Amino acid sequence: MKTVYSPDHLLRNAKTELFGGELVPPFECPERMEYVLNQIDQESLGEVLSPDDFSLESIYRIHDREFVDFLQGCWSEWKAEGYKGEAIPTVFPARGMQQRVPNHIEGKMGYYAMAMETSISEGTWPAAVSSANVALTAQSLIQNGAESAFALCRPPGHHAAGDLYGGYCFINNAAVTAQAFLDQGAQRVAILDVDFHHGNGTQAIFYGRNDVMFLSLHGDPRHAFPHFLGYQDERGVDAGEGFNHNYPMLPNTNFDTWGQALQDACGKIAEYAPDAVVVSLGVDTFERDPISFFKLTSDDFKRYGATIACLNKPTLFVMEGGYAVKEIGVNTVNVLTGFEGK
Ligand code: OKP
Ligand code: ZN
Repeated sequence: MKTVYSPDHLLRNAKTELFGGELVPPFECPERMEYVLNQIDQESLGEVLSPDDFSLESIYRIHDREFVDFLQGCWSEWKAEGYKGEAIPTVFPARGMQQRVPNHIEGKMGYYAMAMETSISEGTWPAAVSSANVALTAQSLIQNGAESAFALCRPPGHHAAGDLYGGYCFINNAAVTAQAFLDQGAQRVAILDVDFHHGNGTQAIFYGRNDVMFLSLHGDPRHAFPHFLGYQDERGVDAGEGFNHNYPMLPNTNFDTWGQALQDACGKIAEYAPDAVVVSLGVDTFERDPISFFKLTSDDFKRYGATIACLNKPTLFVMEGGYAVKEIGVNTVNVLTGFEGK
């Protein structure tokens, strides 16, 4: 399987994450990519290609122009205020308040944020664009006949909605590629989100549509981030009704339970008969992930890669989370080699 990767992810080098009332070094750190690349090399997964440049038009298919403008200008507007730290929102359009975009950067941050842990700093926007280009290049490999491809994206994307950033995400890479498949002739695309966290952004983007089925296995939102989406009874609306499937699971869920949820999800995908499958591949389901609570072992990743292969569909793997940095390479590549039957 070919991988697409760009060193431009290094531009995303925020120094702070708001965690437990402290500003700590971000869990979503640049070193994550080194461990994945090393393991790709170690296991001879296949060639590693650089991304092509795509225009922002593919991003505008999913994200509002005003939101994209905000991300693009955020850091310079924040700096222009003379603030000393990285850009973090402090005020939100909460219940009962106006949902209008303010002019001041402080207000814009709160309007477009779905969470506060994700500091914005210099380089965040070009890194996010590069991550989307990595995803779109991998998508084009499949569009041109490859059976599978791996988009080694950083920053991740699945928490980003049409006009929301947060949860370490800015552009929803999986959603952008699903839309690219449709725009290039696919009738139906399934997005299978196996990251520990619910893919709230992806769900929101496709919630009213039946040309993209979204299925997510994740920590129960009563106990896990993003807390405000990902319940089982969220099944889609209007044309999208019945095309959204959530599998929230409790703390300490192991592969017996998780694997059953995956089997169920794969049954629904098979029935849907998509032209392509996009896998939001987070490996924060790992037993020693520092911010998650599932109990998958490194071997389990290999086993579930094989399950996904049984769908026998063109499959695009898009990197999302995984914060046990030293093990992220083994766990990620185990899914991909498991998929390839190695
Ligand atoms: C991004 B992705 C835990 C706080 C969690 C944000 C997590 C973002 C995960 N106490 N903060 O889905 O891996
Ligand atoms: Zn995650």
